[in-house]
Amino acid sequence: MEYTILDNDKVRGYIQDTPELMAILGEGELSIQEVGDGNLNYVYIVESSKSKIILKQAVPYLRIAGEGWPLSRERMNYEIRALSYFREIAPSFIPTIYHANEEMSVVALRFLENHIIMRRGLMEGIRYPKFAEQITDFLAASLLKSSSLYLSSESKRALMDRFNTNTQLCKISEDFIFTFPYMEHDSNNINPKMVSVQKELQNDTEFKVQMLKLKYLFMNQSDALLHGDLHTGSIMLNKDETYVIDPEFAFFGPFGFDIGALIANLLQSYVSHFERTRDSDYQQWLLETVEAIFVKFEAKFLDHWNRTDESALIAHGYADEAVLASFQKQFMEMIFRQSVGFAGAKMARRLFGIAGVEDITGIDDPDARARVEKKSLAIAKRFVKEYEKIGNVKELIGMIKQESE
Ligand code: SR1
Ligand code: MG
Repeated sequence: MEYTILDNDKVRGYIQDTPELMAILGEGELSIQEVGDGNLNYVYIVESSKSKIILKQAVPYLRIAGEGWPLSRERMNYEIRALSYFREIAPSFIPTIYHANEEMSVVALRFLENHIIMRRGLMEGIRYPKFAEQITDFLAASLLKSSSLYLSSESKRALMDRFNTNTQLCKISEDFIFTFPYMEHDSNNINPKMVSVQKELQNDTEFKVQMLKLKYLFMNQSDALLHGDLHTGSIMLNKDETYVIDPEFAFFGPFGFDIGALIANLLQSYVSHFERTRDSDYQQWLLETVEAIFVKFEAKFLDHWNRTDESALIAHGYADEAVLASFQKQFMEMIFRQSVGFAGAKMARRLFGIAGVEDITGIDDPDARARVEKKSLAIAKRFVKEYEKIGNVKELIGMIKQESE
């Protein structure tokens, strides 16, 4: 099938020509609505009297920037691969894939009827009591089981081969997370009240050196298959269930990158509530969630690791208890610290770069928004500058409170 960009009418025709989707939706009228609010793709809800599905298409440009910014639609191939892989490893966290078509850059997924995008829930001040437990189940399993701590050398390299060429989306992250927001760049989008703050940051040598270290890790430390863009817009949930969506940025990168993205987004919500709701109990819940994610992730990651008899890294018979315990302690510290560094980078980029987060950009009063942005930046700067020496999660929570209250 030759690639064409879909619209509502063409989605109808596409579905009529796709037996596995017709089997789900049945004959009869279809209602079709484009609902994509992300930066890259088009997302349709297709509903019949029998069922409802999500149909997502990548177009050959960056949606947020328009047709003048070409972007390979091959990104959908990586999304399909990542969804399929994550569903094998952690099936309860990935929606059912009904149909995938690389030629058309289309994937069709289960419509999550009773779930909302996490960012929206957090903006409304909703608590998700099972979230920390569930997301750490996903993170620990997907990170450990795609790494050299679990796979054989051959399998790890074979898996890497399937994602190594997600070049354009890795480059987007390199540019828009680690580079453009801290220099003069046309793509930047800065609250006028924050222009002088961004100029100051451009001259903060320590911050910029640390950002280069994080960018280097991002580009070169191929620990595990990452989601690659695990912000709260890539999570759909309710009080009982959590789903991870949109892994088109999937690549082999540092263990701490997805964790850092998630922590950054929870903290962006935390700072936004100084103006949004001023609900300090809710903010406390967000901080407890951050703490729980670190604690639970470490326990679950180690548990998977300890149940692995042999891996590319540790040959059977090589490590006695003392060797393993000492190595694991250092290793988990490394993951924690790098997660903190990446969380700082992800918080800072949203303040000045092309794509903000609605938790903050949705605050209409530019002064109130700037107050939130300054708190976010204060936390981000500490994270970026001190990530290599931060001791533990209690220290981290103390740092967040010190910089924000
Ligand atoms: C230029 S695209 C900006 C951002 O949107 C995606 O969600 C990623 O976070 C990317 O960095
Ligand atoms: Mg996305």
